[in-house]
Amino acid sequence: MIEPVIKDLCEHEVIDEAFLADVVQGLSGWPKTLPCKYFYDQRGSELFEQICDVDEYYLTRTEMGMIDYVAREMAQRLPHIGQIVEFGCGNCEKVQRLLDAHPQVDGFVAIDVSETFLLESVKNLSQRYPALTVTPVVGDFMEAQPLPDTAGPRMGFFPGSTIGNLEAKDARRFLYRVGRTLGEGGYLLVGVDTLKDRRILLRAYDDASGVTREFNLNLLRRMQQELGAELTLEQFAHEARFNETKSRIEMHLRSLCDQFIAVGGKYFHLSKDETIHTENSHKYTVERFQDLAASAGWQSRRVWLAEDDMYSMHLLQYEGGVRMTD
Ligand code: SAH
Ligand code: AVI
Repeated sequence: MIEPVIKDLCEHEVIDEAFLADVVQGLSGWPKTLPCKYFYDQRGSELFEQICDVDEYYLTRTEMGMIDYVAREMAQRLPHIGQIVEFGCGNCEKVQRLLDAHPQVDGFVAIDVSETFLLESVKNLSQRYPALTVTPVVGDFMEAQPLPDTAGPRMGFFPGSTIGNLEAKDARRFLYRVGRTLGEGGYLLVGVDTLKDRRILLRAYDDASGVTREFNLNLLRRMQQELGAELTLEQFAHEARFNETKSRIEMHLRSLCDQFIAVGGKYFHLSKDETIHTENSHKYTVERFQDLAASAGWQSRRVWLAEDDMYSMHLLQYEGGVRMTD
């Protein structure tokens, strides 16, 4: 006998209606999905920081290892940048390397969905760069966000291979929007993880210490805490898969038994071994990423590759000439 969930929902004072609607929509479809942006509450952001430190997760370490070089070269090429806009800034560590190499930058716009973590990160950043105007924007980078005025040109910054979390059509839409916001001639520096041996990729998303597992399960925990969802965390397993056709790592939550999730006054049945698809991390060759960028109006100006082609950073410039409906 399953208890109705109405009782639980009433105990939660404020429900994030958008979160609830996305959860209900994702669990109503087949296969079941949940949007990966909901990994990131305070705990999710902290877990992501821990992932960045595990041996198997080479992405952050590799990008940090190349960013000073990239920042110096960019400072020579683009000495007039006035404002940097970062999409999904997390702990704001990487932008500090850019700011150190570009002392003329007087504004930083930090966009992220993880509110408390974002506000703490920008507080620390402002203390370190007192002359910098730092504007936190709590919101979804897939939606148009208002940007403060600036005297110098803007540069977009999208590190961490977060672009890999978007399906190709969404990545294209994102790039197009950013291009329209920054305008013709605007620059965007993007970190993109490369396609490589699937064993290295799978390990990076299923680390031995189990931090990535916790990160994946955090989505269900948030549903319990914020939406009053009734589910048993122990009845789900973390699973990382490599999808060869789509050139991406997928994270799933596999149901360990026949069960229901109750949320929003509805019941969602999961068979044993059915999965909820929670995240994609697309891996790009340099050429494939350049083609994607070009399809949204961006031209490649420079590509940096880490040792053994483990990771790439792309400097793009917006040329426009592409029309998409918003
Ligand atoms: N840029 C940082 C953090 C990358 S982790 C780095 O490279 O280390 C991805 C970040 O994007 C997280 O901080 C997460 O909260 C944020 N994020 C994920 N999806 C988002 C979305 N749709 N809109 C805004 N922020 C998002
Ligand atoms: C933020 N993003 C690029 C990370 C990634 O690699 O896809 C999120 C992550 N998921 C599992 N581990 C890290």
